[in-house]
Amino acid sequence: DTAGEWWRHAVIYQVYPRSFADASGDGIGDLPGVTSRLDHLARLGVDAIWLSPFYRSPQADAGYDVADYRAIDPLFGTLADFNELLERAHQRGMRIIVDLVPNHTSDEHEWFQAALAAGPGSPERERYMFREGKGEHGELPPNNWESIFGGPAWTRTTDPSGEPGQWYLHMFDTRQPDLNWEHPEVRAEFEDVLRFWLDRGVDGFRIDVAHGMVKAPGLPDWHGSVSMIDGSHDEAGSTGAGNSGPMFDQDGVHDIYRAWNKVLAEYDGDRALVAEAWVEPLSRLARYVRPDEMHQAFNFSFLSTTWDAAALRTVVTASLAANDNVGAPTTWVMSNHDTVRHASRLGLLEPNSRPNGIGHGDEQPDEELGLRRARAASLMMLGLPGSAYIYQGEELGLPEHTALDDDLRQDPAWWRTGHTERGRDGCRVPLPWKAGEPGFGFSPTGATWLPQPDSWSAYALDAQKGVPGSTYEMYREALRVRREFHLGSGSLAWVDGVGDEQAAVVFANRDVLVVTNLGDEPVVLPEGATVLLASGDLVTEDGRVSVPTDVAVWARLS
Ligand code: TEU
Repeated sequence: DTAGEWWRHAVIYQVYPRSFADASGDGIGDLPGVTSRLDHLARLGVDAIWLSPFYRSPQADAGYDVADYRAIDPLFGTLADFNELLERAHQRGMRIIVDLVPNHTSDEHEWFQAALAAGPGSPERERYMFREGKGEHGELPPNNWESIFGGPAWTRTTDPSGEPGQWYLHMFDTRQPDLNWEHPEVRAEFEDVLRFWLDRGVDGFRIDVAHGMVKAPGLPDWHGSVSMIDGSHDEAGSTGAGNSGPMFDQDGVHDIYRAWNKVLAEYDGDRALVAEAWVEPLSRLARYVRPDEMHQAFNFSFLSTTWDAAALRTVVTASLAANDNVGAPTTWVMSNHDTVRHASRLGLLEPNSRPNGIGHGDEQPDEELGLRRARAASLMMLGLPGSAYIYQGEELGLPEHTALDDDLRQDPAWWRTGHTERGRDGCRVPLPWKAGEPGFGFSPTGATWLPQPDSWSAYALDAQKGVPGSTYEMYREALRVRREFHLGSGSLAWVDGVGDEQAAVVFANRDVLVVTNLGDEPVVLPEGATVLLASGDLVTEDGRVSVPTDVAVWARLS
C-alpha cells in the first residue's frame, strides 16, 4: 500500500539471505535466490522484507561482521543483483529494509586494519575502543566486561613493533571490534552509509544492537550479567529479554537516532528505522521510538513468554501500553535468526522461557505439539494491532534443527560459550522449497551449507501450497483477512466470558474476535460468531462451534 507511515501496521518478513534460496549453486543462499522467490513473498502477502546483512564480510558472525558497508559480499552477489531485487520487490508492492550494523565492524574493515598498523596513540585507533591493559605489563584486560558470546570482551593486540600492546573492546566475537561512537568521523561515516542505501531506494533500516553503541564514561567494571534472556516477567513491562550494564542503553545513544531521523526525513516515501534493542522494561525500550528517533523497535517479549494465557495477556497489555505513551506502533516477534524457532520452543513439555537455549539436559521438543501451538500463537499474533514480524520458514511451521552435529555448526556464539549452550545454527538451516528434490530445492545443485532434517519434506513449500489447512495457507489467509479488516491499525479490546480467563486469551480487534485456547477444555464460541479461520480443526456440537486445546480462531462478530 502507499498509505503514509506504512510501517505502523506492516507485516515484515525477515529474509536471512544465506538460508533463504540459493541461485549460484554453492549451497549458500544469495540475492538472486531471493529475487527468484519474490513471488512466494508476494503471494504470502507481506508488506515488506527485512534482509539480514549481505555486505562484504569474512562471515565470522554470518555477516554481522561487516568489512565494507557499501559493498555486497561475493557470496551473496553484486550491487546490480541488489538493485534488481529492490526494483522487483517494489514492482510487487513490497518494501525493502536492510540491516545496518553500527556497534562494531569486522576486524577486516579497513579502519580496523589501519588502527592495528598505526599503533597506540594514532588517530586511527581513536575510531575503536583501544585501551592500555591493567597489571604491571598491561597483561590484564582494561575492565572485567564479558562478551555476549562468552569470554572476555577484550582482546590484546600486538604492536607494530612486535611487542604485546593495547587491548580492544568487542562486545561480541573477537573479530567484531566495537566502534567509538564519541568520534565524529564514526558518526559522519554512518550517516553517509545511510545515504548510500537511501539513494539506492531502500525503505528502511534495521539497526543491529541499537542499544549498544554508547558506553558509560570510564568503562567501569560491571558485576551483573550481560546475558540476553532471563525469562523474568516479574515486574510489569519486564520483557525478560534485556541487556544491562554500562555498555548498554546509555542515554547518549539517543542523540545518534535523533540525527538519523533527520537524515531519513530528507528522503520522501516514509523511510523507517527499526531498533534491535534488547532493553527492558518496555518503558525503556519505548524511548527508542520517541517521535524524533526511530519508527519501530522489536518487541522481544513473546520470545521469553511460556505457553500460558495469563502471561500472554500481561505481555500484550504491557506492550500496547508502553507504545501508546510514545505514539509508536507496537511490534510483535515470535522468532528470528538468534532464537530457537517458536515451533520448537512451544513444544517443550517443561516450560522453557529462554529462547537462546534449548536442551538444558537432553530435553527435546515434541514436534507435533510445538507445531500445533506455534500455529495458534502465530494466529494470535497476526490478529494483534501493530506491526508483525515473520522469520523466514515460520510460515512453513519449521521447527528448530536440534540435532546438528557440533562440527557442522558455524555460529561463534556456540564455541565461545564452551558448549554449555547450543549456538544459533539450528534456526538458520536452509529453507525447504520442494519436497522431492535434493536439499529440498534450496539450490540448483542440491547443496545446502547446513543439512536439513529428512522430516522437512513435509514442511516444503510445494507440499503445503494449495493444501487447505497447511501452515503456509493459514498464514496466507491470515494476512489476507488482516488486510481486509485492517487489523494492523485496529485496537485491542479484551473480551470476558469466552472460555476461562486462566486458560484462554480472547480479544476483539475491529470486527474480529480472536480466541486462543491454551487450556484443557474446549472453548465455546459466542453465539452468532462466524469462523473466518482457525489454526486447527474445530468441533461443532448442537450448532455451537468450540475451539479445542492449543487452537486459535478468528471469528467475525455479528
Ligand atoms: O544480535 C544482538 C544480540 O544481542 C544477539 O547476541 C542475540 O541476542 C544473541 O543471539 C544472544 O545469544 C544482533 C544480531 O541479531 C546477531 O545475529 C549478531 O550476532 C549480533 O547482533 C552481533 O552483531
